[in-house]
Amino acid sequence: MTQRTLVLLKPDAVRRSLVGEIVSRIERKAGWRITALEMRTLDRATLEQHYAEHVGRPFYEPLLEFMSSGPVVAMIVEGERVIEGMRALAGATDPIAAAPGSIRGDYGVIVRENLVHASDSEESAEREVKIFFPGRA
Ligand code: RTP
Ligand code: MG
Repeated sequence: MTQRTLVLLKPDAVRRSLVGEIVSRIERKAGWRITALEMRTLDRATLEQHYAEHVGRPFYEPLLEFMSSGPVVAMIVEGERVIEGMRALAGATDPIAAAPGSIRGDYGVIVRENLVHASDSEESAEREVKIFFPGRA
């Protein structure tokens, strides 16, 4: 089943010079392709749209603050079961719980600064691709 997903390399990944490492892990996966890639600093309106499901949670404001603290790398990744696969490659939200070998398991330190975002379902992927790459909707 060919799918597409929206991946963000968060500001901590850019600050820590882990972009190449993470991009290469994605490219190493046979059958997946990066079909869009852009570095940009996110404004509040974009983040409010992206994280709408988390409004009101205690971590919401610190999350938006962190996500706008520096540039991110936004990507569309396409390929076989890439939604489930990218979530597995990212690892659990909490880096301490994330499996060794996953991006968060290997490089993550705290739950908020967990390096990478990947869409969690086909519906989320389509919604998020529209936010970050409206031309690709
Ligand atoms: P993401 O959306 O970034 O791919 O991560 P996720 O699905 O694994 O986690 P989610 O529950 O959607 O949370 C979104 C992001 O919010 C930050 N967070 N902080 N307790 C906390 O301080 C907390 N919980 C979540 C993380 O950056 C998480 O990735
Ligand atoms: Mg999420």
